[in-house]
Amino acid sequence: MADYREMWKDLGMDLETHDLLCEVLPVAFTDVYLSQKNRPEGMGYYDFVVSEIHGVRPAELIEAQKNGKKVFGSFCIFVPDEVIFAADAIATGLCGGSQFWVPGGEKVLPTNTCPLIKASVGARLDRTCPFFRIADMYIGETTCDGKKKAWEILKEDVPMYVMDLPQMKRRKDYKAWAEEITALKDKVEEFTGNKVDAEKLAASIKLINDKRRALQRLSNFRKNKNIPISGKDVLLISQIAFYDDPTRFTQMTNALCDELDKRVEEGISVFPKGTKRILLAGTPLAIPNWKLHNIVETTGGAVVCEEMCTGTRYFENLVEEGRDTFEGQVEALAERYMNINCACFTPNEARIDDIKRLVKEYDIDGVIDVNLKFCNLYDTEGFLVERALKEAGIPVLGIETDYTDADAQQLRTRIGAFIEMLG
Ligand code: BJ8
Repeated sequence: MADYREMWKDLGMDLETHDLLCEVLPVAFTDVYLSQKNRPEGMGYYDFVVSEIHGVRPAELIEAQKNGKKVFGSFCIFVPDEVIFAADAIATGLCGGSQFWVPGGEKVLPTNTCPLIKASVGARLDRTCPFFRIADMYIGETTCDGKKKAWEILKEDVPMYVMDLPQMKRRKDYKAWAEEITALKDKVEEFTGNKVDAEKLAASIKLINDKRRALQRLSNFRKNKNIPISGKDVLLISQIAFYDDPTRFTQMTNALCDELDKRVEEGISVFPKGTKRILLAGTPLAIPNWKLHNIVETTGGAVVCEEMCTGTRYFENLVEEGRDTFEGQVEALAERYMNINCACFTPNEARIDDIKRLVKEYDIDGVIDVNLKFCNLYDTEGFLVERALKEAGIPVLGIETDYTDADAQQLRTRIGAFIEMLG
């Protein structure tokens, strides 16, 4: 990574502790990613983004701030980036995916909080991530209890706005979410001093739809018998989607897809024939959490689909384009977002239907139902998901894990046995 120490110092970061993170990340990335054979050339862009993860994009965000733009950080795919970009501001994802930040979160949160929340709070309070320092305002949501309470702690350190996500999917809940989107628009307008109108919102709906379309295109390649890109690589791209510039990200992902088109024509696969096709379902895998993909793909499996927020839940549905009034656009946004099937809803049977559909679409041999330790929502829903899959004759393995490597060997054994059992 180039020298960004001055920038990090200006952000008030703890440079000494941050140096430790800068030492471990390249080693992990080399082990997990650069050791792969026959990667598409287009992955060079994403490798570069990771190699400069705390440098290039943060520098761009700071430059944008100098030019008067505001940066909003969020932690959930329910927060509609479209509204933020429509106010000529920038949205960036902030979910922490490294054990490095967990002890910092545990200083203020109960130990039995999920690692995603602990890492996110730790990254802010320990001052070891530039993105958490740069964001002018955080936007939280009322998805799970852990997050709801964490916002109350974070708001003592950073301006915080919370969206109230309904927990059911009745007509009145869609309406309530539309009202929340309008309230977010008001907040963003007030904070940025910029007005959001139907023209601007239409442009940003297209901007984010284009990004989701590129991810859909990428995902479709994994339906092929010959899989032209590894699950690990696609996971990395999904993780980068949350904080890269959306226009550039879409261009680079489409360029990669052009290369994958050729690979498919030539019958190139990055996995040997007969490799078992695995779908991961469950809690999201925030960057740099590559643990499960790495285990699956070094144990005789190929991850070809993620029913996760770092996966299909993020890109599957688009916002209807072509509505010409602000009210109509908000309705379209609410419609699209409320169709995400997160375990924070009750009931959430549509998620089980999604998984069964994806099993067919991606020709899946087995499902691994993943729960981040201490996530009660996905843990409890796991019972229903796994029972339904078994009843449908779909092999399924339920696992619970965190960000440490303490269970890596045990997971390797269990996942290895599961893949072997798939025949
Ligand atoms: S839409 S999955 S990003 S809430 S894993 S923090 S739920 S205790 S991340 Fe999530 Fe939005 Fe749902 Fe997706 Fe809480 Fe569970 Fe932790 Fe979670």
